[in-house]
Amino acid sequence: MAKSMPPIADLLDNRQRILVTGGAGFIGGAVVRRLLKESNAIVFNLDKMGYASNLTSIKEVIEELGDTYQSRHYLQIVDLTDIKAVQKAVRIADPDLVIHLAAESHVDRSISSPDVFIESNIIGTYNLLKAVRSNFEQLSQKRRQQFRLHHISTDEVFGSLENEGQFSEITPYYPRSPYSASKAASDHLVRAWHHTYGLPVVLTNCSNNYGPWQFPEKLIPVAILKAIAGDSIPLYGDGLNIRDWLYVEDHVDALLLVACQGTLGRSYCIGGYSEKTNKDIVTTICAQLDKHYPDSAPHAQLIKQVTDRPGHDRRYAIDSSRISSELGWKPRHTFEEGLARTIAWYLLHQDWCKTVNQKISYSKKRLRKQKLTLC
Ligand code: NAD
Ligand code: TDX
Repeated sequence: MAKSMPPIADLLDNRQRILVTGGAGFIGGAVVRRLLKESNAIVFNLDKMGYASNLTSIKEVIEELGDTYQSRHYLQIVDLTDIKAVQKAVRIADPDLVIHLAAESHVDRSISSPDVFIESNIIGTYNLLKAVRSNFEQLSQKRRQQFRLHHISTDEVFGSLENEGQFSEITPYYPRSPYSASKAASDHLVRAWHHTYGLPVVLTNCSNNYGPWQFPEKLIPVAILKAIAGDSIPLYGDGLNIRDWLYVEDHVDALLLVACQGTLGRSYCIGGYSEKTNKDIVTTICAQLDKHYPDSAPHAQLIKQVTDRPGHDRRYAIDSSRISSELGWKPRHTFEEGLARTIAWYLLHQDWCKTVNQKISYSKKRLRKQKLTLC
């Protein structure tokens, strides 16, 4: 039976110094905002400030809360591949809790440029584990007892499903893209540091997130922004690949529950109870935009099938029963509510999207080569 979400300050208990890696990204930003708004913890936000990073949302929260709260957010501009910088940042943060979200996260980029995924996601996690272990071993007994490192991973490590079945914590790993292989490798390193060195860790594997402030290269923001602009909305392959969608704030609930109350050494699968084909997603977005902009309706005429993503996983689906029964988590938003909020947010933040889009520098060659065909 799902319980309601406990207050975050209660969940954290005596953990006052929180190191969030990737806190300038989409999900990390949502975690940092919740920690600032709903607890008194000091947040060390370690991020390399790459193309997907943006601090606008955090600055807005700091302004909303008043100047004094600024002293609870410390940005550490550090690349996890730089071991010396990581060691220094961890020493300064001296954390009671580490929430590790930093990673290169876009599958299409991992296909065209895998190097940075291997470096950031595998070597970066390795460096973080080394630095955190060394700091952990110097903590007082009291602080060691409450210390945890929470590693955030993805359902993609499990591979691809056909029509039946769901991923769970006992599904064998079978990653099939450079991104998912690099995340799988990092999961293995985290477990190894737990079993070999006794580092207190918890892990989560989550399905597709969506919501405000997501970098506009992932399906939902791409579809919204292309439709508003009257541009073609690219739908890979037959559009029948299935993802299980979760509103980002519901993921943050799950992450904070697992970080503070999950059983050490365990992993938890997190899903949205919301399996949809990509075609459903883009047609639903278009139908919503028809209501906002009736003059440009039907937006669905913009949907174009394009060449498929190489090695495109067919279906992801998650069995969330462990996190639900052990920790009482369930999503608070239906897909319809979450999508409506997300569309409304992107309609209001088109300038932000334009600004961050200018940062995109990766080769779009593969996408440009795709021949557009009518859906
Ligand atoms: P994102 O790309 O929006 O943000 C990732 C952040 O990590 C960025 O700010 C980036 O600069 C930072 N980063 C990357 N490499 C780094 C490095 N070497 N050193 C320091 N910082 C670095 O990604 P997101 O969607 O917020 O995903 C966050 C985490 O959640 C990732 O680990 C991802 O694998 C995982 N995840 C994401 C989803 C999803 O749907 N977005 C689903 C499941 C799991
Ligand atoms: O333009 C597009 N057209 C399209 O059809 C884009 C960007 C995507 N797609 C398809 C590919 C996928 O089947 O939509 C689906 C979702 O694609 P993405 O938004 O790129 O997400 P995905 O590849 O499923 O991975 C996401 O979920 C798991 C995150 O990017 C990962 O970080 C997370 O681990």
